[in-house]
Amino acid sequence: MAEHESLEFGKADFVLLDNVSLEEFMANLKLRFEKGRIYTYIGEVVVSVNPYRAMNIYGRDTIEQYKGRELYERPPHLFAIADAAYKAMKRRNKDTCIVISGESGAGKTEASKYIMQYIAAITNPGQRAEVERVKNMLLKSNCVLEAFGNAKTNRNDNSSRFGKYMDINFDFKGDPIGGHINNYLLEKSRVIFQQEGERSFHSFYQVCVCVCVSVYVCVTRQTDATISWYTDQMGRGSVTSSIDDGADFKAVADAMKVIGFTADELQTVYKVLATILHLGNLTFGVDGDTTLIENSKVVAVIGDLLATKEENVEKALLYRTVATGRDVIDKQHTAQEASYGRDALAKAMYERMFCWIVGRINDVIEVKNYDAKVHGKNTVIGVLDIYGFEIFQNNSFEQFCINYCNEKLQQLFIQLVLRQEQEEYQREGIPWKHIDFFNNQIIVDLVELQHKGIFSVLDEACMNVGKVTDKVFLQGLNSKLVNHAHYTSRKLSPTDKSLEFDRDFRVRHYAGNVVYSVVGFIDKNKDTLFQDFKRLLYNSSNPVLKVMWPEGKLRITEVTKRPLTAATLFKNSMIALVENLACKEPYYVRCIKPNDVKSPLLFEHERCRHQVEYLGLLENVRVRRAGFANRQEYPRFLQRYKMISEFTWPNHDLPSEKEAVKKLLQGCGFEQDVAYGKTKVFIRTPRTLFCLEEQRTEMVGRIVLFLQKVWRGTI
Ligand code: AOV
Ligand code: MG
Repeated sequence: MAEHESLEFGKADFVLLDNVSLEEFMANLKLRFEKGRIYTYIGEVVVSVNPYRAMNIYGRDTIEQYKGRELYERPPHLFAIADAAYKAMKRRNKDTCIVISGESGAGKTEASKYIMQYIAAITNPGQRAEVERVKNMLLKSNCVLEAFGNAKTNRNDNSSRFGKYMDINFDFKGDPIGGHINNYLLEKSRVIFQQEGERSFHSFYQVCVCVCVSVYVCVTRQTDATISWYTDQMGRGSVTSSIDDGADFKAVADAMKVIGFTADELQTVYKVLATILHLGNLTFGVDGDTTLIENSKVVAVIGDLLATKEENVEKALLYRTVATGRDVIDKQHTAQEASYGRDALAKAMYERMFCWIVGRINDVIEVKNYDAKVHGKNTVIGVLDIYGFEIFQNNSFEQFCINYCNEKLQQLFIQLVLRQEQEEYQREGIPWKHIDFFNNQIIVDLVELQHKGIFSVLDEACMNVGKVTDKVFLQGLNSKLVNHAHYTSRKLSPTDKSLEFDRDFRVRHYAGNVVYSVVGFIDKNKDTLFQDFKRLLYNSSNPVLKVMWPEGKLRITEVTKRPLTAATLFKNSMIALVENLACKEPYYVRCIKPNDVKSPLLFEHERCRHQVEYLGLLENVRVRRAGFANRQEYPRFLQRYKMISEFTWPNHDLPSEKEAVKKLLQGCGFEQDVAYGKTKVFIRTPRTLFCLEEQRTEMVGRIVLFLQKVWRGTI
């Protein structure tokens, strides 16, 4: 008996549980975790529990065991799902995607990397140089993006602070020929502020420890930004043993070189990081009516790093050019405005550089010289790895966006796995007992609905001219959402002491209650960066830096349009993402975090139960169990399997294709395992499909042999 069929390790597929109850589900999950079996299926969905220890299950030998196999032939594994997505794409010429979800620290990013490694390992048997190059770039890009887009949080030492969706393009042979990365809203506020125990992005610490570039950071003793307010406000005590910044620096630099970043580009990246660290040490004071910079030596260093004049930097920090009618005047900032501008500059420079890095990687990996007319359609597998649902001590605009993103993905899962499945049975007239589940659309609407949603209220507040405060925004929410079951605030629940008056609101998310503080929502949503900074950077004599800031070309009188708010941009990008995923054949990995202390031994029952519930896994099992693993339209099914039955090969004389399929399946003895819908045949267990495939392969072999004999004239 194969290992995954042995009961010692529990049931390899939750569908096989004797009773579908929460208790049995949890018992099986726990048993498997304790036996080191971190993956379990629900049909084609992989449930994964973070092992928090190195597992010896990702090597070359394991890859070989999964290559080309059917899902249920081997123990559950990410590789099997990657192979299934790959096979589906290749066999049916269909775009597929792998959606990895779960809360922060549950193992999404690690899973996405193993999936990519697997796909890289099983493709290009012919060792074509161009394909090898593309594969290498795709793999190397991970390490670069993690350095700039990940950071230590209180939930995860290597937490993704941006959302990532990567398309891998394949040619007609099934080999990778390119790819494209979409990145979603980077949590740039981390550049200037981190909560206690957290760090800024890894890249900052990497440049500080590496001697060869730390000269940019520490120019003289008076301008030493290895100790920068931006990265040290909470002390570096937060560095953990799991991170080696020195080694990572080297790995990232090597990866960037391989990808094709030039020496100038790399130096510019280091200079931008150093500039930001120096900005963190700039302070402003006042002398009478004049705002001034207290440590002007730092300005000189920044001027140097940005390849621009010191006085230009100073002017951009202290003044703002405004157009009044036909006149253009310089208006001096107050010290407070200047500090705001400095922080906005630091955040914007980082975000811009991050997007530029993604863009440069895309330049290198994009599909080139592929003519679909000659080679056939190029198909894709998309891999989605986003920031997971998170609750911190203090939750702000960023957490709100991140948690909304997770709501959207949960909604997609519901649509594709729970709802559409059931609707299809009804449509096809297959007897079906409806299975209930919590539909989180109500929370998605709470956030994104036009006029009534939280984003709309926020945008409206930001549109108001004059001094709009976060408090006014909260009042707007309270009046619009007074009766909403998933929203509350102190004003609406006066006895609830966990909410602060005029500051907090609470959303009942699908994955738990989160209290958000409105402080900073307006600023973060407006996301203003004074034009003067854009011009400053565009006018740098460093061409790499200039490229990052094309809009600095505009003169002050030419800038008229109000830019879209951060919330609107994010909402639009999420809607586009979901549309893109929905038109592909989806495969799911649902990650579970077993405990909050990163322990490989601890299976915290309550924590896990909560995740199983909100992820809707039990409902998933129920739908799956009552349902059918596979369905195909009659003509398509017949086309593929007609050679295995004398009634259908080479042609049938039955009144309809449906009748022909019936006859074929009766003949094979699969009658018990199938149901006939209006347009499709439904097959309950994958094993039946597997048997059909086997018989087909055998028959095709025989037919080919027969034809060869005919051609050779031996028959
Ligand atoms: P996440 O992507 O889901 O969180 P990660 O994939 O970064 O979580 O995993 C967090 C940590 O758990 C990793 O750094 C590893 O130490 C450990 N881990 C996860 N999966 C495995 C595995 N398969 N084998 C061994 N260790 C693992 V976030 O990005 O914070 O939402 O935003
Ligand atoms: Mg991650």
